[in-house]
Amino acid sequence: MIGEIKIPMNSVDLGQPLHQWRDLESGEKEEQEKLGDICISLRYVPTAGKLTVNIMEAKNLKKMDVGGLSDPYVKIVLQQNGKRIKKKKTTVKKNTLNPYFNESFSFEVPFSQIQKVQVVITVFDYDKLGSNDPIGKTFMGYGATGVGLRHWSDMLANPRRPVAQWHTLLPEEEVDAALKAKPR
Ligand SMILES: [Ca+2]
Repeated sequence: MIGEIKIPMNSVDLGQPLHQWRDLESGEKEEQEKLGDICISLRYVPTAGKLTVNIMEAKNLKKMDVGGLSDPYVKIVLQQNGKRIKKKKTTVKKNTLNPYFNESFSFEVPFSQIQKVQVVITVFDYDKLGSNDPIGKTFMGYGATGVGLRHWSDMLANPRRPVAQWHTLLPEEEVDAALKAKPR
C-alpha cells in the first residue's frame, strides 16, 4: 500500500532523515510511529438501552497530506461477532492535526447485549481525490484490553454518566488483528 514511500516521506516531514536511517542500519526495532490520541466520552443508559459515543477531540495526529496537515474525520462502527451493526461519521475538520469535534452519536444496545458489542473508532484523513486514508484506530468493549477495556468498564460502572477517556491510536492492521482475536 504505502509501505515503501512511508519512510522517506516521514523523514522529510520530521526533518530528521539521519535519525531514521541510523535506526534502520543498526537493526534496532523501529520505534512505534506516533499516530495521535483521541478523546472519547461513553455513556450508557441501561433502562433505555442507549449507548452514546461522543467524539470530543484528537491531538497530535499524524500528518498525512504532502504540503499540508491532515483533514481528519472519525468513523464509529458498532459491531458484534465481527458484523457491523451501525456505522456513523463525524464531519471533516480541514487542515489540522488537533481537531475539535464534540459530536455525539447514539446507538440502541439492549442491556442483554452490552457486554457483547464493540465500538470501533477509526480516524481518517479526508482526501478530495482518491481514497481517504486511515490515520489510526482503537476499540472499546468486548475483547478489548488496556485502556479500551478500562474505559468500557468505567462506563458500565457509572450508568447514565458520561465517562471521558483519551485513547492512543494504533495502526489499522494491529487493531483489526486484535478485533479478530478471541478473548481469553
Ligand atoms: Ca487530506
